[in-house]
Amino acid sequence: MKKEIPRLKEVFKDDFKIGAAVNKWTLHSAKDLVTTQFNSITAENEMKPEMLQPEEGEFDFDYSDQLVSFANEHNLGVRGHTLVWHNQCPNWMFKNESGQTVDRERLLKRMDQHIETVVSRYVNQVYSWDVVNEVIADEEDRFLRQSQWLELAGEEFIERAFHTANKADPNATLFYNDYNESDPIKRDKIYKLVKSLLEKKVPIHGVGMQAHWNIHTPSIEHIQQAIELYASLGLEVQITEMDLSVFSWEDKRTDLLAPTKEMLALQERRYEQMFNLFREYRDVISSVTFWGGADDYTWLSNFPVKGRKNWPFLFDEYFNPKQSFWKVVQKSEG
Ligand code: HAH
Repeated sequence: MKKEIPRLKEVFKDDFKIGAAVNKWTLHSAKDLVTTQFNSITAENEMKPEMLQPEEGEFDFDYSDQLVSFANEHNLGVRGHTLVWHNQCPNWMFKNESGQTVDRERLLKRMDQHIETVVSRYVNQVYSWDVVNEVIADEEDRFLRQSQWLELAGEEFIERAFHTANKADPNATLFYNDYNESDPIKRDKIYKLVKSLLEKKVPIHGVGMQAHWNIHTPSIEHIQQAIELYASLGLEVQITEMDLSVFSWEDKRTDLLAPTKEMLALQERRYEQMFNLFREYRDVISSVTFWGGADDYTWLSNFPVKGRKNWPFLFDEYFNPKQSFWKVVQKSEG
């Protein structure tokens, strides 16, 4: 018989929710891990617009319903991801019957209809929604990302999305979510966007820090400064898609069959430091979600290098706790 190990959801029960992203396969393959260790789930892909509304007006809720029933059955919260995004959005959204780009009013109406339909289906079953994902530009000299949303609807689509989501579920907390959220330049742009929304009385309640980090960067200082800055607006912070790649961004090597000892040692230290930091900010951080559960499956095995295995989590390929897990659960008393 397998020895019982501590449960993340118990260890952090007074601090924040602990979540895992699941998909239609891992919901089954990682069932035991997810239901014992976590108290929140997010759909990796199953709630994205192209999955939920592949054709105009034709919604497909099969997998997202399964996920939400699973959550209800096992007493897990659900983080909704995501309502408005430039990626994984069906192409019809931006086109009219003759294949030309749609006008502003029509696009905004389609956006509203999508948000209303999806959010009201899961009203009171999703505790937080990523309403708008990744609209800040990575280029230093641009503020908002160039996208069909921005080009066709103008920047008001952002505030309108939050109003529409809030109307559909006034109890869900609504998030702006992005990556490279700890980089000082991008961080300041996210801050500027969110601050301007708050000044316009837009119902936004938090910033989602995706936390696709690695064993070298970003620094703990930069992460801390970002949390501080977002929280200074009176907002909640959620860590929404955490993974710690064993490769730096520049490292495109493909020959490793297992992580090296050095990689694992760095990963342990970083996980320990990060969870110490999260615990320090437990008053503002309401949930910490990993973008997966165990090292058997991660989107990083196809990003940024296709087909290169990665090992970013607290549990190994066989669902056993890694040394990083023990570092995270062995928190010092008091
Ligand atoms: C995230 N983007 C998305 O929010 C999530 O929905 C997806 O499953 C994985 C990662 C991160 C990202 C990206 O898609 C492209 C470039 C950089 C970062």
